[in-house]
Amino acid sequence: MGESIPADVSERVRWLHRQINDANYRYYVLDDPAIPDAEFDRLFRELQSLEKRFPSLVRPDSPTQRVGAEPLSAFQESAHRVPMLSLDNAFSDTELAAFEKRIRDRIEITSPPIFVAEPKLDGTAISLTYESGLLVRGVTRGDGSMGEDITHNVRTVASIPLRLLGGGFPEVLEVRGEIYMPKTAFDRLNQSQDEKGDKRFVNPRNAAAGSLRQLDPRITAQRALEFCSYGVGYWDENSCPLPATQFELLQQLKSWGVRISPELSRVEGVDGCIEYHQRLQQKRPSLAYEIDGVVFKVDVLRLQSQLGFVARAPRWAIAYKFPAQEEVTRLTSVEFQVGRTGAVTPVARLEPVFVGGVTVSNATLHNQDEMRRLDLREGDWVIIRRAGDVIPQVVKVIVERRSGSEKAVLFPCQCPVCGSDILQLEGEAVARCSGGLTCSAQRKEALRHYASRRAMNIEGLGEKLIDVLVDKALVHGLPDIYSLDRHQLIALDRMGEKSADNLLAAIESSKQTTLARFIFALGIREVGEATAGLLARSLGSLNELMAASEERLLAIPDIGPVCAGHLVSFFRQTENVATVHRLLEAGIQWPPPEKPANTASLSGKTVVLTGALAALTRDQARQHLEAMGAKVSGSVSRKTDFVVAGQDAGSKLERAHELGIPVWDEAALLDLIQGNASAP
Ligand code: 9MJ
Repeated sequence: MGESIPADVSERVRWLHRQINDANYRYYVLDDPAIPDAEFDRLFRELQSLEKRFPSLVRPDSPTQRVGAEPLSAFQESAHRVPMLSLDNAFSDTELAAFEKRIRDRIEITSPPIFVAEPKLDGTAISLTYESGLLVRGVTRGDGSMGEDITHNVRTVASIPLRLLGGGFPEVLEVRGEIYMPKTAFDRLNQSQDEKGDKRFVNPRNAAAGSLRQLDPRITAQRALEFCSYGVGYWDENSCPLPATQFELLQQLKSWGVRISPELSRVEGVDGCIEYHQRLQQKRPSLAYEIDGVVFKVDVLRLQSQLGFVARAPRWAIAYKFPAQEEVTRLTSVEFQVGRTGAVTPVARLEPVFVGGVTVSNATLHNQDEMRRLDLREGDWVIIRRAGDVIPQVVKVIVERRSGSEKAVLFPCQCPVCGSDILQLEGEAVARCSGGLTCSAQRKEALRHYASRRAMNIEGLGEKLIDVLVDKALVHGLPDIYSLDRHQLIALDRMGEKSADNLLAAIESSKQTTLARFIFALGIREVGEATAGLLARSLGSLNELMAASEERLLAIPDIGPVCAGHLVSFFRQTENVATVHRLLEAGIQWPPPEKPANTASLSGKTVVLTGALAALTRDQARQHLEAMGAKVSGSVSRKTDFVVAGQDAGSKLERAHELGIPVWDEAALLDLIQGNASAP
């Protein structure tokens, strides 16, 4: 028995539906978000809590009911009222011109036809049936006549309206479009697959299809799929007249809350089509989703009916494809590269092939799991994929093309460079060479990192020169850079006197640096530029850092246990400490103003920041205060010790005055941070 429902609660629930649906419409369809994410979440949670208290108010089209269903045991077949067609392809301007000519001949027009142009999305085609505006079914294309009913999964896609907006729509309407996975969601998914030790998805199309084939909608809901409509199937003309053109039809869908392509355009004749194709090809890398071409459709619906179909494809539409992003080539060998942290990455060496606009002769194989998945042999014919500016990948082996002479590829147990054991820690996808800095590959990478622009910035000490210096045993570890002499350098191939002098001058001037750069340059795992800066500011000196315990490091805001662990273990190794000392002896130094921060000075104090600061961001101020031991709180209460007020401080400042809490200005805070004032 639920509680009886007050009228204002029903009204509030209806209002929340409208607000949430409207926010979704503005976000997905108009690409013009109306409210911040936090506000959306608040509305959503309020609706969830009201529905929990009054379950009879839960409607099937409530925004909370996207992931409602329990997992299915199997998919049901479902028939399309109007068949779902495929598209004919064109691969050149000539083929496109032939398409246009066929149209002109058939409908006997003399002026160039108008086409609707849009990107060809690379996902899964879907038909959504709306009855009286309510989403009742989502079905895959299948064989065009029958598909699989995946309504439970389709409902989880946030850009698909569960109820059409407004009114005046056909009683029964089949909306056709593509469900796809944006590039960032795809990358995130593969990262998470790596972390879990699960198989990577080959491309966003497979990832979208795989996500929709889940029997459990909770999995689909996590996959960040999107939907875009490009047409309709059945449209009940008794209840709503069909518009005259494809363009108007799509605008009509948009007005009902259905997302259509923001790239949609009307173009005239072959010339207009070619121009659009070129424009989209240029835009392709910057789009948030993958496309494999553009689609042109005759705009006037009456002409579409006149033109009809051949086999399964309409005569009034064509997909003009972009050059292939997948190609076939041969694997000549697999090499194993060793990175700075010892990570061993298998790399496929390939017979050069032109794909995705460039010639490719290497592809990453990621890690051992990926090699196992592919089951590669030397000499195999493989499918290579290169999309946009991503690193080329091996999609799969064409097993049918094997002759029997292919050779198995084994992941090595010993480092191919130094012979140390390769170890794989439990739960990690990467295997690492255990040789540390005895491994010349790791040393080379460490030197490259040390000399790089954002670290010690030694101009002229690049990858090739480092290879030569290490291979000729002129440089072993980082400090050896500072013992290089002019004679040794001039004796090297392609090193003139001038370059040698320039390099020596660059090495000399790199000695004047900052503590943050030096910490970053050491190449400690998980210590990037930002972390190095944070450590330098919070600890103030190298000695403090080298002596810091894990607890001490964890007390610094934004330093987590993994990073703290790597830091402590780095400075526990005597050879690393010796390296640091030799570098300092070579004359590396930084200016002293990084005064030791007085971490004890604000310990136990609660501070509130309000208003805009001029010299610091709010985040920097917070980090400084926390590094001094303070707790930074968001609201003023009797427990607050003092408030730091910048420009235009509002209610928090008033509250501090009310409660008689000390208020500081920014200058006072800066004095404290810089050690010019003592803590209160
Ligand atoms: C895609 N995949 O983006 C069609 N498509 O039209 C577009 N597919 C299509 N149109 C009729 N934009 C059959 C398929």
